[in-house]
Amino acid sequence: MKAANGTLATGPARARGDEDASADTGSHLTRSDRANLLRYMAMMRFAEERALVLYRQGKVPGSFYDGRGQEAIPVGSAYALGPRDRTCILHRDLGAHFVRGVTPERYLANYMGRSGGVTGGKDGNMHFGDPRLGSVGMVSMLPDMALVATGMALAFKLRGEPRVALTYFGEGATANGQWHEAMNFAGIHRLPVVFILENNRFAYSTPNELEFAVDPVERARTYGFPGVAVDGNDVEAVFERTREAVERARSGGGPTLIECHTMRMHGHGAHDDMSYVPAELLEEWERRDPIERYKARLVQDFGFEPAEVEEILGEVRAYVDECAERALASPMPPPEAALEGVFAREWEPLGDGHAPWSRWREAA
Ligand SMILES: Cc1ncc(C[n+]2csc(CCOP(=O)(O)OP(=O)(O)O)c2C)c(N)n1
Ligand SMILES: [Mg+2]
Repeated sequence: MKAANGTLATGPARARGDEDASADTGSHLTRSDRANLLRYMAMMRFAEERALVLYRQGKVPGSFYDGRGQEAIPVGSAYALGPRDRTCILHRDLGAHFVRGVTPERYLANYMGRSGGVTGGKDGNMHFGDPRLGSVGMVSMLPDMALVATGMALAFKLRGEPRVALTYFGEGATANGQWHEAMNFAGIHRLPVVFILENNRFAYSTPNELEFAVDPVERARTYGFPGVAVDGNDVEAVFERTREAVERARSGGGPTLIECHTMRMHGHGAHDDMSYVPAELLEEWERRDPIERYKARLVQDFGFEPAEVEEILGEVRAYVDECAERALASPMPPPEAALEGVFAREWEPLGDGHAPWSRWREAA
């Protein structure tokens, strides 16, 4: 399952050797891409489940946040990126980190403050990015990463580079002024940026009906670029909309706002009992679970055997367990490390992220 370079080994689905994307006409995904989409979603689910247990065991200091039920969004969108594209990944988007090459071991070590964590133990939870994998660590102020992504896109445009910046934010964050500034600037300059809006129905305890009078996707038009809505629990739909937006951005067509409809299936953080969420709403969205839906679809529509799907999930679970054991066995950082890397001594360019989509493997 694991690979030496930290990439997700493509495992048995690939070994079975059907690489023919044209088998289902019009699709941009091969059979092993589809297996990968399931793998990365399951990796996010299992890694977050494991992290929550570690939090309850007192091994995770501070707080704990996850993106349960939203896995299709970070996975489907990040899967559409090329290696030289850049990301600003937020607090519900662990799957995007995994697609780009962060391992569950480094994620779990991060939450436990270990030296092998992505920030080397400097941040206890999800405020991280791996610059070597082309992702800029998130700042907590929402939605400021929309401005960072817009700035990166401006740099790509000024340098004439065919590259795209992609960022995430929740629907609650669209109420802040910085969101307007990012959209407006990106629209004026037709910047190569993709904005992924995750509408999970709540911003902490505030429901959609108290967040906006007009759905934020409608606003894109007024900034001069398209806004598209998509079922955020359908990983292939998210991939397709993002793929189109990335192509558009890369070819000079400017930004796109993609609103992914989903539901936050856990509290805002582990401290939140979400008593304000009606039980029926959770039941309704449980039936739309992105992983269960995709498992069924792989069997019904794409010729996977049920046993093959279970085998993939079993491999991912074993891999995450192995990563957890290694993270637990890893050391805390020495105290003096707290002073290292706080300020940049020299400018270091961002590295490239992993791009597991078969299109990029073929191009390589
Ligand atoms: C400017 C700012 N105000 C408040 C917060 C505290 N805060 C962190 S997450 C959050 C809820 C954000 O809701 P939404 O944008 O819908 O994202 P979700 O957590 O639902 O994914 C809040 C209020 C913040 N990080 N930044
Ligand atoms: Mg929200």
